[in-house]
Amino acid sequence: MKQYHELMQRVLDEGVFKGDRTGTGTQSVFGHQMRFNLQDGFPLVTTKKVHLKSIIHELLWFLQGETNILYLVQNGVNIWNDWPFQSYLRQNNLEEKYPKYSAEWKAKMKEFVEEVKADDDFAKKWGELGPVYGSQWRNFEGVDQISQLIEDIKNNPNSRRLLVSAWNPKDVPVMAKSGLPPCHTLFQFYVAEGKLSCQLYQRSADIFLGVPFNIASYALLTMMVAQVCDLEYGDFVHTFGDAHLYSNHMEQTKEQLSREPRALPEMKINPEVKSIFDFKIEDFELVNYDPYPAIKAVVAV
Ligand code: DHF
Ligand code: TMP
Repeated sequence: MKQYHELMQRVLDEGVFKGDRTGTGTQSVFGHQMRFNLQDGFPLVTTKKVHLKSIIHELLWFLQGETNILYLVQNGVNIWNDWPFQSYLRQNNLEEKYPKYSAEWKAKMKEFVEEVKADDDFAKKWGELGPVYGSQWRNFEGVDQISQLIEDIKNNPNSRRLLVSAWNPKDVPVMAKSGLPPCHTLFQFYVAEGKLSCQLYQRSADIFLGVPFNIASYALLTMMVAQVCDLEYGDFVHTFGDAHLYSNHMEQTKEQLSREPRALPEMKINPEVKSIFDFKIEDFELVNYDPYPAIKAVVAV
């Protein structure tokens, strides 16, 4: 994962200070590209431990067209909780009582998540992120983009129109309220010499927290699509708009850069699965992953 370290180093060396929506402050560059040959191993960052189970569940959740955190929290995945929780506080005038990231805030969030798990009506009311990825992938103004994509790759692999867009201008204002307008905005597939490649355009990238998830998620999606379309693995190309390090992630980034990347693990996928919608968590096995210890950081909400 030399490519990921190069990105972090580039932002430290060349990035300019930029304020942001969350009030945290960032160091940022505009425009960057990384490329991973998926035959060289599974691109999961090795210089800190990355929680792969969260990544797989999140991807399966997108593919099912789901947008409620209920499925995620039922499966022990907590990466999307901060946004509905913050909306809940805001709409109940509780923001002052529970200052962001305080001990009371953390305790209240635990309570919130338990309530989502225990009470269906509560989950429906407060666990919903709005028309985010799952909704756009499977039902973009009535279009199931993923089913269409698989059909197009199978029937017309030379096509230069193998795209999925999560960016729906009409829904952006709605998404801004509950969840987030999509960061991984648009992706395109490419078939040549029997191999499937994918390129993602990510408009905004939290390099320390989000990017290791985004690389692994799209690498895995590419491998799953390749399997169901009977193709070999090609490249995952990751293109960025605003790539930034938050000012409260700098120490963690330097710690991580002091670590030497290790050999990539390998991802084994159950070869029996033939439909993109049939994958289950048990169908994935990661072998030879030998990461350095995790590095904690708070997510900017
Ligand atoms: N907002 C911001 N500011 N940065 C993000 O990366 C981000 N990502 C979102 C939604 N909004 C965001 C969705 N993806 C974590 C990782 C990915 C993610 C959201 C959160 C995260 O907190 N990772 C921690 C804990 C991992 C875990 O609990 O499994 C990490 O150390 O990687
Ligand atoms: P923004 O909507 O103001 O750009 O804020 C979104 C933040 O979340 C930004 O720091 C990028 C980050 N992010 C990722 O890096 N990857 C993701 O998958 C998601 C959902 C968000």
